[in-house]
Amino acid sequence: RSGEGSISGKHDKDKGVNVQVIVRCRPLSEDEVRLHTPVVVSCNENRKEVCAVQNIANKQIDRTFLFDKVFGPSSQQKDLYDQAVWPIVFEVLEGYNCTIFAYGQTGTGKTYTMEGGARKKNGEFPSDAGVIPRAVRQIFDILEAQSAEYSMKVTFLELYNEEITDLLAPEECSKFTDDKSKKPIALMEDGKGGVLVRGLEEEIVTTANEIYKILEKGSAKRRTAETLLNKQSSRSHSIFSITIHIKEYSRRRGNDQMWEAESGVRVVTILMENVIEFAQRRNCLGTIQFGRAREAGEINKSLLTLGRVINALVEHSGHVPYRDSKLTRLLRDSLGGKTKTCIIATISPSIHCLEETLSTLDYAHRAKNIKNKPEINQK
Ligand code: ADP
Ligand code: ZZD
Repeated sequence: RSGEGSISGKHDKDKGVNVQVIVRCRPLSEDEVRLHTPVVVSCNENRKEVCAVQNIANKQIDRTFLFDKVFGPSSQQKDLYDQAVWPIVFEVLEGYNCTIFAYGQTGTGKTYTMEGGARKKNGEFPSDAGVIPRAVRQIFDILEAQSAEYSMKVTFLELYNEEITDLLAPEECSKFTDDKSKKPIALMEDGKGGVLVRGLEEEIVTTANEIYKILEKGSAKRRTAETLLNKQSSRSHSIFSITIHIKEYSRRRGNDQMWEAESGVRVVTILMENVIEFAQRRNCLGTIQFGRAREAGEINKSLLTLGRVINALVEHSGHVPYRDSKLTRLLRDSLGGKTKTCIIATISPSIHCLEETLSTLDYAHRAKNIKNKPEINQK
């Protein structure tokens, strides 16, 4: 209701909910420490501020940005998850669609944040596990605690050069050199503001371990694809998604966990989660810097379009060019749609990355103004 006296701003459904934007700064690498690389970024987690120091013509200029949350170089995987992601995944289980994606220059920690350290041989959960495995664990913990009856399916794809590779497709469909044996994958509007990826393999899962095995399979295939096609992984985007259907039951007095009579069975809530590792990968090897012009030529269509989509949404400039790239079509409902979205912008503290860091911070800061209108899925 946008009636008179409505001051609820952020929670006013008609006005929408802002995309959450958090920033994570990685620590200096061992090499950077050894080379005494100057640090030009400081994070104030309490004030949710990131400050970058720039020297122009011998004048020191500080630029400070305010975000929804800020994680400094000593932040642990668990801290980031518990403080920033846990509440979002909880909302998935209430019926919202949620998207979490990482954005930042190559080498700043997108993969570390979203995926984290490798799985342990002994099956133990790694302490440096990232957002995706933690979300998987949380989802199953909650469903089990609620004794919920559910079904779940996952998809895993990679987008490279406007082409989608299904990371879960069986081998015979993935002869990268033979186009004919490749299963055609097409993006189609679903009529509800989202997009369907037709032809994409959906794996039904019942345990967290099954998902971890699927991630393993998908990661292996991603690596093979990179080698086979001599891909620069720096320009690929991968998207992992989990869809959960929960069956609601009512507890009857005396009979715990009794399903409602037939007519009363309410199969509510289709939960969807798109956990997205979104890569803006450009190089940052400490001492090597690429000039602006060259980067502009190399930046891919999906990333360029993403920038245009964010600008159009923030400036309310009418036409939003979602359809101009596959990435923005896939993210359509996450940017300006009905999904709850969290962007994790990753940065390096090094002086050699300053220009890219400022561009990431600008981009991320602009994205804070995007408003979505989250709705609970109902069936
Ligand atoms: P990207 O995916 O953005 O290219 P990576 O995730 O591969 O970057 O990170 C680059 C390197 O920095 C990796 O060796 C990674 O382990 C390390 N790293 C990134 N972020 C952190 C962090 N927050 N804490 C410790 N190490 C990190
Ligand atoms: N970052 C690692 C993968 C890599 O680049 O290989 S960590 C997590 C999310 C998406 C894909 C993979 C993983 C990852 C993993 C590691 C090794 C084998 C399979 C999967 C992982 C880490 C911890 C728990 C579960 C999955």
